[in-house]
Amino acid sequence: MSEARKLPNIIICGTPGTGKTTLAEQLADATELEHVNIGTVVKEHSLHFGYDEKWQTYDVDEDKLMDYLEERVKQGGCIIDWHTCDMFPEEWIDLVLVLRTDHSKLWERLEGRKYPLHKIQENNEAEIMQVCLDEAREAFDENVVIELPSDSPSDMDSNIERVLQWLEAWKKNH
Ligand code: DAT
Repeated sequence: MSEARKLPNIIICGTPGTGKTTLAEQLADATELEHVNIGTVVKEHSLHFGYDEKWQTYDVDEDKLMDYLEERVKQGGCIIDWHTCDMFPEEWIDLVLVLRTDHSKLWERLEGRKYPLHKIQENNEAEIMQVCLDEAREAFDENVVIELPSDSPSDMDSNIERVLQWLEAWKKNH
């Protein structure tokens, strides 16, 4: 599928609160790539089995989601914004960015979002255990997975710069 793509597909994953949406939006503003916020897509197109009150999240119907995304992703140029990456077929994706945040900073961000305590705790533990990073490394080739710190605005700036450079190189090579 990658031969047909004029633009690459990028996944930005990481524990909630690490800065995926902020990074995806800024990259979409700075490039011709399009931000695909999976949370929004799942909700708007009812690609779920229902809402989980305890975890305050939709229970994603992955088959429906993949069917919905296939045509869009085939064109290339998607920045997929979702906390996990292992449900996406490897051949769809050119770069997997895993955002990482210091757990005390993450805690503050999630508190700021008014998440219930059990959800803050669970996400914080997942970040400490580097669950998203391990999943990404298991699901994708190691050359495709990049771990990026996302503790501060200057991290955000350097992450944007790094992706812009990667994108230019990808375009030259394809
Ligand atoms: P996510 O999409 O991973 O859930 P977000 O982009 O909504 O995260 O960001 C969560 C909050 O943290 C939001 O208030 C912006 C802030 N934030 C994100 N990345 C940051 C960074 N690198 N430095 C400082 N604040 C950041």
